[in-house]
Amino acid sequence: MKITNEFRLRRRTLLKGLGVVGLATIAPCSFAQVNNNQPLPRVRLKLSDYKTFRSTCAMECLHCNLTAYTYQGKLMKIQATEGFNVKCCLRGMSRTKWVYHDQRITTPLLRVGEKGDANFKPISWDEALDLIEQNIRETITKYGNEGLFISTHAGNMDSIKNDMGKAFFDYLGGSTKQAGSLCCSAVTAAMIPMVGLRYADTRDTIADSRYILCWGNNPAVTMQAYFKNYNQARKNGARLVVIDPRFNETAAKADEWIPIIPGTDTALALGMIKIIIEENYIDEDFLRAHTGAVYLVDQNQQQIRQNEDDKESYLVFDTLTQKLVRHDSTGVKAALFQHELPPELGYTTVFEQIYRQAKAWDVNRVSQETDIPVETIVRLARDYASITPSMIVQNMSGAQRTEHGTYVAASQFYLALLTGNIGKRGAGICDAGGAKQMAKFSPIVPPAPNAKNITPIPVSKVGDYIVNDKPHPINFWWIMTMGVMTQLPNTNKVREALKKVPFVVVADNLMSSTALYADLVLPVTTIFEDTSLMAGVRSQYVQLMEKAVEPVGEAKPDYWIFARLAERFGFGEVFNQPIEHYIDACLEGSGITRQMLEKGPVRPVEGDWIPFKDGIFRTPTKKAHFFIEEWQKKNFSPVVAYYQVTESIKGSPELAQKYPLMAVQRKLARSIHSSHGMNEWILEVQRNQPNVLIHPEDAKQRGINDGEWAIAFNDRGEHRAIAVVTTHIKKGVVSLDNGWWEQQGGSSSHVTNDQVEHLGTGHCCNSTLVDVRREV
Ligand SMILES: Nc1nc2c(c(=O)[nH]1)N[C@H]1C(S)=C(S)[C@@H](COP(=O)(O)OP(=O)(O)OC[C@H]3O[C@@H](n4cnc5c(=O)[nH]c(N)nc54)[C@H](O)[C@@H]3O)O[C@H]1N2
Ligand SMILES: Nc1nc2c(c(=O)[nH]1)N[C@H]1C(S)=C(S)[C@@H](COP(=O)(O)OP(=O)(O)OC[C@H]3O[C@@H](n4cnc5c(=O)[nH]c(N)nc54)[C@H](O)[C@@H]3O)O[C@H]1N2
Ligand SMILES: [Mo]
Repeated sequence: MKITNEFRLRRRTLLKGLGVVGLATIAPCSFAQVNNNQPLPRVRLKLSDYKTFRSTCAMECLHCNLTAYTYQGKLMKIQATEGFNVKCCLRGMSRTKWVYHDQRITTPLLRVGEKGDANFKPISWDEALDLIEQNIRETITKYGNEGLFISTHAGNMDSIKNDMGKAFFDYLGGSTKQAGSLCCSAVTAAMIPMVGLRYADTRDTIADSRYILCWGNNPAVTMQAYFKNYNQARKNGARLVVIDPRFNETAAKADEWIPIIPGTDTALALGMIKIIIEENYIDEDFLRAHTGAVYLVDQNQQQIRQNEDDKESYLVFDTLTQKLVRHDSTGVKAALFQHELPPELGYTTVFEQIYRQAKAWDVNRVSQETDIPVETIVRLARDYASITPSMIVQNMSGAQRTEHGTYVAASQFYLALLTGNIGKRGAGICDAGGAKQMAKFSPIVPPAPNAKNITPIPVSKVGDYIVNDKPHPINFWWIMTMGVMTQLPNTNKVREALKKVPFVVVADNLMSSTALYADLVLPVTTIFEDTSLMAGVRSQYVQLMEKAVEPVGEAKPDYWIFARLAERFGFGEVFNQPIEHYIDACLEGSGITRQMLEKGPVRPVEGDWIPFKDGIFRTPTKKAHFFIEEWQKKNFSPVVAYYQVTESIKGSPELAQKYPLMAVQRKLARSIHSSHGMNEWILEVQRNQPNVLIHPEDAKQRGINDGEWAIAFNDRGEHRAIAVVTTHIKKGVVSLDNGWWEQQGGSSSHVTNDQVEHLGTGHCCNSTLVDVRREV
């Protein structure tokens, strides 16, 4: 059998260039080079010569199970695990190159030059830990715990590392944290109050759907491992429709592409709701029995309770007895429509509130706002409501990384609930989800007894807040599992913040764009170099991550670092137990044991996963809610309403004169955000340069030709990319690539909007205005 991919995927000299040359110029060997100059043994091996271990791709992807093949203590190749429900992709199989990357950090590194110059000197772990301890103590003395800031994100979503980091800072007495997420806070802010839980993934019954609406997302690339379910649905006769300003890879496999102006999705949803209500496609029985559409609202826009002390005692009007009763009374038929209510009550229903918002969205107005033809909107509404079971794919979409993203996500739930398209095979709203919803897991360490409640920083505003000492000065910044220089919006502000904070620690495996700006870089292990557990929300399986090889150089797992630090701060025993202790702690209550996982991944439940199939939602009332008081408290509409995005052509006409193109982001098959972005196998067979997709008319106006370098720019910064002149992007919109490293020319975040998404404290990277010029 052939040994490794090395033999098949030889580097082509042509492609050798960009990544490696770029790095060499920015980082002139000032950090330790990995010992992988020694080639892997090139002998013909039999399968039985290898040892095998199992792990999982732990960054924010689908956590495919991987089998690692080792020989003489070296990782030789990675393959999709036989019998696992999904197959890993090129990224998973290329992880060998991540472990033995020439930009692998092998020792702690202390900055000696200017920040960003990548001039570091190797130091020992003891020296590194001394420095960290000293800086933490100084910060607490001078600035209080507020001066400590920890950033974590999605670089490793195992059940241990991020939780351990946050807990460590809590045990110190607390620290400033990030509020919201760059990813999908808007979905969370819609789902928690509406249906009582986040993550309600419908992937198991996609193939049973008859009508699938991929709304602002691109599962052919971003949920690649189970895109087979969509293909199966189409084979079974389903219609697949994609709503996206870009003709994305899913659109290429779909029956219909509906281009839309970014940020206008809620107007479209409201227009569809109007048609669905007026043409009587609603599922009245479902609404009366399972939702808060029947709750009463008074003239002051307040929901009515039977008892003000009991927040869950909503009042409804029973049409059978003509009496006001509690929402949970049995044997009633709650009024849904205004005409079912006696006028003298002076109340209306939540359903009527929804209709009032929708009524304003006459199809012609929707068409003007979204630039979707009238006939398409009408057909879309009728098809979604009548070709059932129908499913909306939400999947932490690009459409919700917009200024009013919570309403985008919520409007999709409105459509499903109004038509009763939820809780059934082939229906629902496809969100991320997985094992964590299927069983109960426990915290890995007890909650800190003394953590101070400290005002957090909205994640999109990290750069701006730190630069302006908001809400308080930050003196010490710990960054792990996060690429702040590529993934946070407004990169130039983030760079300024990194330069301003006196002591920045970056724990990473590779000399990432962020690590370049650290004062202290800590080498951490990759997934094959330590033991861990994945009980997460991207795969339905709980998976043991086995240590397959010794760490490269002096790399350590993040939790090892926190254990050593905890010992210095007097709470060592909480953090310095063997890793098995924390794995067992997490599994407690799940019914799954480490011994079971040693035999292979375990799915906590049997059969297809169908969220809300019992008709019971996870809100305190067990009903799905449409009227959300949390939104009202923030001075936004309590029922879904359409708000114009501020950074848009209509929202900021003056700015739009200067920057007349709307920029949207796209995720690429070549990487998960910045992770894998420098993997040479992937650079070779996928893409090695960023693209900007631009419509032929927009390109012509600017003298931009296909294949030439162009620059997308606005007041925040510039992003350089090769122009792809194509009708696969809506006129007036450009699409930028997510995840390119500084060393590769820089991320599209240089131009993205750092506005905070209003209701979920989310990320508005897709509400961005730019112009594009030809590079001269
Ligand atoms: N290969 C790969 N897979 C990934 C990731 C990755 O980086 N690479 N990341 C993972 C993560 S963390 C996430 S959150 C998911 C995200 O998964 P997706 O949401 O599918 O990914 P995106 O590429 O961000 O956005 C999808 C589409 O949204 C469109 N879009 C942007 N703005 C709007 C808008 O206002 N309205 C509409 N209708 N469409 C809009 C974009 O044109 C784009 O085609 O993918 C996950 N899977
Ligand atoms: N411009 C733009 N920005 C975006 C998006 C976009 O589409 N466009 N998408 C947004 C979305 S949806 C998301 S989810 C975020 C993702 O943003 P991030 O979570 O920041 O994603 P990555 O770029 O993958 O960065 C993860 C880092 O963690 C490191 N890492 C991996 N394993 C470990 C480990 O075990 N320990 C430590 N300490 N580090 C580790 C990786 O090497 C990498 O440097 O980006 C958001 N930002
Ligand atoms: Mo994400």
